[in-house]
Parts: sequence; structure tokens; C-alpha cells
Amino acid sequence: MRMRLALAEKGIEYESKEENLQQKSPLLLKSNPIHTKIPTLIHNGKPICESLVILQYIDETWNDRSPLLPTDPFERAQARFRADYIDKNVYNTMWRILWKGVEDEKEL
Ligand SMILES: N[C@@H](CCC(=O)N[C@@H](CS)C(=O)NCC(=O)O)C(=O)O
Repeated sequence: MRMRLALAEKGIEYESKEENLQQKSPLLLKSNPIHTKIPTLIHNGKPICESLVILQYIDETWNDRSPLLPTDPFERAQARFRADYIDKNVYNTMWRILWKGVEDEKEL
């Protein structure tokens, strides 16, 4: 969703490929061999992995329009802090509950 929002904000056309995460495609395994996760952006034939890294790449590559972060350094730091907080404290828990069931919550 982060990628979709960023690309829409920048007005970039793209092709999206759905992944079956139970049976990952050879393209995903080749493009993101370390984590084998989505999202993985392939731009000019080169893969970029990790959503926050991809966001930064999109912002820097299409830097002539719709900046994704505020211009003020403090506000930028705040935005990065929030994204990092969500990744470290919210995302993994949500993912595990959604995909492994509430029972597994006990292990968290
Ligand atoms: N830190 C990664 C997390 C990516 C992630 O967990 N992606 C999930 C789908 S939203 C995934 O590919 N799961 C498959 C797996 O864990 O094997 C990022 O921000 O890109």
C-alpha cells in the first residue's frame, strides 16, 4: 500500500504483479533473495527492496514532483520516526494476527 500511495502521489504509471506468498514466484525470489518479501520494486531492471527504502528511492528518483516528506528537517525526522515505529511495533504484530490467527497472539 505504501508503494501504491507513493506512486499515485507522484503520478507514476506502473505494472503491479500479485504474489502468492505461499508459493513465491521465481521473479520475487530472484529480485529479493534476502527477505523474499513484498513489496519489491523493479525499476529499469533493477530491484529495490524494503518498503521504506523503496519510498525513499521513489522520492529521490521522481524528485521533481509531490515530495513525500515535509521540507522541515524536524518534521521529516518525525515522519521517519512514525514509520519506523509502525514497522517495529505495529506491523509485525498485525501481520501475525491476520495470518496466523488470534491463538498465536499468545506467543507474541
Ligand atoms: N520490512 C518489510 C516487510 C515486508 C513484509 O513483511 N511483507 C509481507 C507482505 S505485506 C511479506 O512479503 N510476507 C511474506 C513472508 O513473510 O514470507 C518492508 O517494509 O518491506
